[in-house]
Amino acid sequence: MIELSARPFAFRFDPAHTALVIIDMQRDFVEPGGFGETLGNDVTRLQAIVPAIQRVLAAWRAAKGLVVHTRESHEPDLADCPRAKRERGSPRLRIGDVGPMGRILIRGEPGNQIIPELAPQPGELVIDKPGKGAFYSTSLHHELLRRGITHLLLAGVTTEVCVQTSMREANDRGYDALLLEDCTESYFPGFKQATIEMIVAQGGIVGWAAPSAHLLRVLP
Ligand code: C5J
Repeated sequence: MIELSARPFAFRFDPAHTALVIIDMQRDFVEPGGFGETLGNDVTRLQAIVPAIQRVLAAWRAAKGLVVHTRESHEPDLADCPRAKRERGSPRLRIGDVGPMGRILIRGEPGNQIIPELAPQPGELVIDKPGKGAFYSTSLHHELLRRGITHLLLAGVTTEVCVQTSMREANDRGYDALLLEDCTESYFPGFKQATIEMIVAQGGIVGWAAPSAHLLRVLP
């Protein structure tokens, strides 16, 4: 067992039963011309966390831990995209429309790939998810259960949308989950901070949070 200094109290985990889950670090959210930007966001904020995630990913791979990457994505015929999601608001381009990186948020399109700096390696899990949460309508719970995973380390974007939703879903399914604070970002700085506080409040009602330096310090 490894003990990591975290809020609201120490996070104890066995790397053999822990997965690093990197949420939606795909071009559609991080690069100009993707889904994030069509919604009116400044995507440069999200690019700033890439080096921190790279450091954690390298250390976690060296420790032989399980890595999971998720991609928010839809089938080309949009059969898994609810009308309410596609028609919400007035973005410049909607899900399925053609943008500079191909069709927005569609599986297989260039914009839907994980950014090259964090590209999945053979043996790592890549989960395509049609919703905000990584467990909704995916095989993630099954894949984690069959590998004996009980603890999760979370990173990725955006903190208050897909990361928080995934962490709450994980909590309801019985996982102990920790959010790596400098490995997650929001288009709205206040939302990131508020999310972290919500997670650790009330004795860790959703889970734990810690800077990635605390993890790097204790990894074998
Ligand atoms: C959003 C996500 N923001 N990955 N997706 O729609 O957070």
